[in-house]
Amino acid sequence: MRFVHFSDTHLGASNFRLSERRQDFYKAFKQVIDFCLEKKPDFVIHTGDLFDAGKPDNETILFAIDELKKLKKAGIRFLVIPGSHDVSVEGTFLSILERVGLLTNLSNPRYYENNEGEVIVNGEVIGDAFICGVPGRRANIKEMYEHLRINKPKSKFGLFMFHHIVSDVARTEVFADIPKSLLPLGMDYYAGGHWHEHEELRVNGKPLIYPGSTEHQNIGSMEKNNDKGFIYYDEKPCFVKVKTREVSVLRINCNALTPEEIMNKCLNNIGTSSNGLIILKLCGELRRGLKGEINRELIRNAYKDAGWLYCEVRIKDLSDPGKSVVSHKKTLSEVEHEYLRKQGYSKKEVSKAKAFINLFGQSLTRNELSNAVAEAMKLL
Ligand SMILES: [Mn+2]
Repeated sequence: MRFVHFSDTHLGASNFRLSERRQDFYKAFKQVIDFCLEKKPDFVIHTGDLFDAGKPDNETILFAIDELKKLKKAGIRFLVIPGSHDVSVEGTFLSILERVGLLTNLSNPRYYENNEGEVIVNGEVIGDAFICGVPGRRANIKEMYEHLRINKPKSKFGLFMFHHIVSDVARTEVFADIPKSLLPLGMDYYAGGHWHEHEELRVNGKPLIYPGSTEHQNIGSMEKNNDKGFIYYDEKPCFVKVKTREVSVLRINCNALTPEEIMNKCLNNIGTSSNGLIILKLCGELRRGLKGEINRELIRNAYKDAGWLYCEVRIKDLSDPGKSVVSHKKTLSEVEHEYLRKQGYSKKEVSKAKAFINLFGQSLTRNELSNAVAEAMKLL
């Protein structure tokens, strides 16, 4: 029995608001599909976050349809569970793809039965394999796992698909959704999604594998710069790398320098690239001046001129004279600001967005609302 397991493809996602980065997510997905068309596995599974948004845009939908049609034409079944990103208030877009016959959503209610407090999980049998799963929902996860009973035919090789982080993977309780011990026993392959790094663990001697995302979804992932890819199971699991855009991370020691000297140092390190991404991590304590005086726009543009697709200048490890970096608990407003800036929005756009965010949850009269909106619009 042979199958391909991939996950967290986040189609429709981008970084730094670059259309090239959007294409990168498509390209990674396409590499997995091309591999499947070449190897013709018995089936393909995807453990969630196929799309980046619950309601993907038309371009993304068309891309997904074109690629999934290729699998269908080759007679290769595609089985999925929705991840946290695949769901909107209207449900999951995966049900539309399922309705037109391009995939099987194993979290469709037809696979579950309630039996006196237990949830019986049914699945699909393909050749020697039995495949089932649970969706990557957020609420009452532990409770859900505690009540699962898998209806697996004894002689079959059991695959269990899920989109949660087990305790062992995070090495800290902060990210973990469930203890590993809560996973249903008796399966032969535990297919995990949601964790974006490739990670291989064991449950009762059986593999529990997170293939990780197929592209770097954020700067944190780019900084780690680990291999991206998927699992090809042929008697045993094997990680297959996906070719992603070149990412370079350059740590620049700016200790005892001035903003001008720092800029020069950044510009002296440019090198050349053919459309790679580069992250400059500036660190140290300035001799004089303020880190805010570093013209990051100028550095970004110079790198662009040297052939880099995008240069991100990180100054969070850089401190103003006499103020070595002290970690402090960030305010909600700071977290929002940092998040939106990371998405590539300009300072003005972020101020505008924050003005709107502040309106959430307030009950306003029609007049108050239009005044507040007019105020927020002025910020642009
Ligand atoms: Mn994900």
